[in-house]
Amino acid sequence: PRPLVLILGDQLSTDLASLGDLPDDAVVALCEVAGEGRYVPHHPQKIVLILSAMRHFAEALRSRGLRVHYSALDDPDNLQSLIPEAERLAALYGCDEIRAVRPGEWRLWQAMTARAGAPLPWRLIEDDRFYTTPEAFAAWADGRKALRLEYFYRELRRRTGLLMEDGAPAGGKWNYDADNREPLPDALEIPAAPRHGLDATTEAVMALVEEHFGDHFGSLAGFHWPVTRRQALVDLRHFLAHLLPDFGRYQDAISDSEPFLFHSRLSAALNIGLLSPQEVCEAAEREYLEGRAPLNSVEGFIRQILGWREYVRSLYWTRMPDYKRGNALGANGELPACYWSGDTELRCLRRAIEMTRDNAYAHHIQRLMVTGNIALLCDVSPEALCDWYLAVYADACEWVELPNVLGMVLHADGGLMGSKPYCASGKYIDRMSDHCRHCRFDPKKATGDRACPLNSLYWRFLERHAETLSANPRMKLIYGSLTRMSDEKRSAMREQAQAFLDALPRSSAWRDAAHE
Ligand code: FAD
Ligand code: DLZ
Repeated sequence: PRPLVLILGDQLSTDLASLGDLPDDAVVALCEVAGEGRYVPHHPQKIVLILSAMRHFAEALRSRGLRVHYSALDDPDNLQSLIPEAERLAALYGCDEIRAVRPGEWRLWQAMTARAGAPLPWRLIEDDRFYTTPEAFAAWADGRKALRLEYFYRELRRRTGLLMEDGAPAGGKWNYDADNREPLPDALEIPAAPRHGLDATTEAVMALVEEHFGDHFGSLAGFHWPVTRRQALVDLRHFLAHLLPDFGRYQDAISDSEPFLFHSRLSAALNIGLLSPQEVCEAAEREYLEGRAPLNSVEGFIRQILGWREYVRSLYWTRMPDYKRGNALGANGELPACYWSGDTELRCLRRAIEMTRDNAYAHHIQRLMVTGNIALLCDVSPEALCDWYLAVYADACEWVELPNVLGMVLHADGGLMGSKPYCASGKYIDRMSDHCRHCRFDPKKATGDRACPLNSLYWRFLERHAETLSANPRMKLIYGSLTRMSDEKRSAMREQAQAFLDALPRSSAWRDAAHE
């Protein structure tokens, strides 16, 4: 057969399964389509990253001698939607089947499988760029009561041998999280991130994105993403040499001024295929083995990739499509409008949104404990919040975004992913960040004009979900405090929270919020 091999914007790896064993007359297709840029209003930096990386990747494939068709966004014949465009190209080149590696979203997987044999067969191939497959995870999960990350991660450590010494975990413990919770000291130099020069390809894509998607949330000015494998390797080396040693201790810290801290910024390159998780984990392990980085940092980092990244992907593929309908806490609120505008007096939230707007990036704790926690406390619906996260981060693909937002942040999967919601009051933000000293609200106050709204919202949340959450052993302590609180204090708190929620402008649509 003469195949058309469709490569999606997040499949830019030369060892992709569909690129092996190709007949000489195979046609490889990459398609820029407006449909993928708009199904949520992606951040312009994310679109530039993907389109520029696609263009560079097409060139890399051509230089390997492959026959490549590249549909550019402005091509007059472009059907602007992936499946029709691939079928058009297959007809154009006289291909008799379309091959594609499992896409990163259920939406496309379903659309591809629904094509069956009409007008020609679609052959879907498993994505082998991960440590595990959905099938292997399903076998591991079979018969288990709880699917906790920790046991899955240990299994993968044993299987890969990463940070294992004679069959036991390096250093004698599986997990060094207890060492990884330091707030930032007052004066700390953060090594500056490498800046990649913008070549003519990226500049052309920036102009195109400005023209077609310039009305989306997010600024393009600070574009800093790697668009080639070579640039991604520069970022990896920078991380290993300058950031990994301190990654662990400051993993949970938040800064009012520094968006990246000691995080790797490698998620986008990993997710679009410029780096493989194996090479990244092995490189990090080498830093430990050769004495350049401490175990708490290296284990913490490897756990994120070998553990969390594989775990959320496996949950996604084994639980969809039902997973996306989960709303265990019955949250039905719209998104606060400030998630688009940044217009809020809550300093932590304002800075997280501004950093997101400027960089298409926020680190894990900002996503979980600031934008995530506040949405949880404000009853934002899973649908509204998931659409926002999918749009605004350069690394957002539904397989990783959905479990993190719906499961980890909103507890909307009923506790499948996390044993308790990550709800937190202003006290937590004050402990882990320097935001509060720049904020008009006081994290030590729960009622009154200067009280941090997160405090009353936190108690309101606990009260509201007592039936579902109070029996949870990990929440016993906090429900004990709630029970001991006087009726008067509880009712003052409830009123304070309700007043905040009543005055909170909401808008799930970016344009409405921006033009308020
Ligand atoms: P680092 O802190 O340097 O971590 C190293 C790597 O570990 C990351 O590059 C990433 O590949 C992986 N990783 C870390 N945490 C997770 C996690 N919870 N799940 C899966 N992989 C993880 N990550 C995405 O790649 N895409 C998303 O759309 C996404 N959405 C998220 C939404 C929410 C609400 C939360 C709480 C987390 C989300 N994450 C997502 C996970 C994590 O926040 C990002 O991977 C991380 O912030 C990316 O920055 P980094 O590369 O500097 O990460
Ligand atoms: C995110 C994105 C964007 C903005 N544009 C394209 C595109 O034009 N062509 C393409 O093949 N992929 C694009 N992508 C990435 C896809 O949305 C992604 O492959 C699917 O969502 C599956 O993860």
